[in-house]
Amino acid sequence: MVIFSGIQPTGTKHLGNYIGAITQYVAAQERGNPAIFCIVDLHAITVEYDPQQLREKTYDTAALLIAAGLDPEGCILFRQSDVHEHTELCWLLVAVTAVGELNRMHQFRDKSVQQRQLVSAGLLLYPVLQAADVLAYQADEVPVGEDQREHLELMRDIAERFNGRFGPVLTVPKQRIPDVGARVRDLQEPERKMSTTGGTEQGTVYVLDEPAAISRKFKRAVTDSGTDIVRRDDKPGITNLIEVMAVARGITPDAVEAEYAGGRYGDFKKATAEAVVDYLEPVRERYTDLRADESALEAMLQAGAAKARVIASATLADVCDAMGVGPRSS
Ligand code: AQP
Repeated sequence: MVIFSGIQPTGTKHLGNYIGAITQYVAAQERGNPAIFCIVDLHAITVEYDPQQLREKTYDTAALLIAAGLDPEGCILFRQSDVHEHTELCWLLVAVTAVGELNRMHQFRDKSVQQRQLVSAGLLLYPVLQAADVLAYQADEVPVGEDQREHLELMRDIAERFNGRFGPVLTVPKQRIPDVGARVRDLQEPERKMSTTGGTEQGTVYVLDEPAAISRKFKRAVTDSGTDIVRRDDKPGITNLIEVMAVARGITPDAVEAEYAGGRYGDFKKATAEAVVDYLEPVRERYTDLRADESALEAMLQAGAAKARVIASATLADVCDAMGVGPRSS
């Protein structure tokens, strides 16, 4: 099974990215043949960003992924802009994408109102580039968090529409969304997801936060009225903490509820903080060493791109052939 996922080099990755996506990537290495992970720097330029920092953040993200457990020998890890086939395929897929669909995407609607200077066409086309990222590798499965469900459905529609019009060229991928931790919530505003651009600073736990900062953020986490430590729709704050603790300790949310039945919110928040500190500490330690060697990271990304290009160029050739673009292949 081919597994593919992409992650943006935007800011420091938070606990939502880690639980919803990165831990899935690490697990996917066993099942993927190949497992392919892409740091999507071209997606990051669709909103306001600092060009001085984009490369740095790409190295930050590469080091973090390896620190979390990705093995560059056991998977294909590369930078999106190194494989030009992604942007070329994006343009070809635009031919089978409806503007109305792009306009309706929640992420486009949410992010376009956040832009102060310019709502770029890139922001609108973001899901088509995302479709190209995945379809270029004929991926069967895409591990993502809950927030990407809509984009994945659009991607499937694009692939099906392409195949219907030009012939069966593209694999229609399935999303893989974790049962627990698919939508880690902001600790201060638990009705919203933890987010790089839309969250609160105190409600966002970064993977590289110092233990003291993690403890402080959990201590101040907004909880709900009542005293029960149970998952319920009207208790988004406590439900979030239960799920986070379950993932951090590798147990089920039911087991967390049983353990803390009759307990107090304050003690539970403290225990959740301790579980998260233990969970992230080894990643932070490995990260520091890996991030120090930028040339090793660059060499690793280049080696990954060379492997990725072989697969993506074959798909692009098939797509061009089916669409009648360029010379005949044979
Ligand atoms: N809160 C979350 N819970 C679970 N999974 C999440 N993901 C994002 N937020 C949560 C998943 O993380 C992966 C990478 O997302 P990205 O490439 O979009 O990275 P980002 O821009 O740093 O992530 P954010 O926080 O989602 O940024 P905003 O909110 O600014 O767009 C994806 O698989 C995603 O599902």
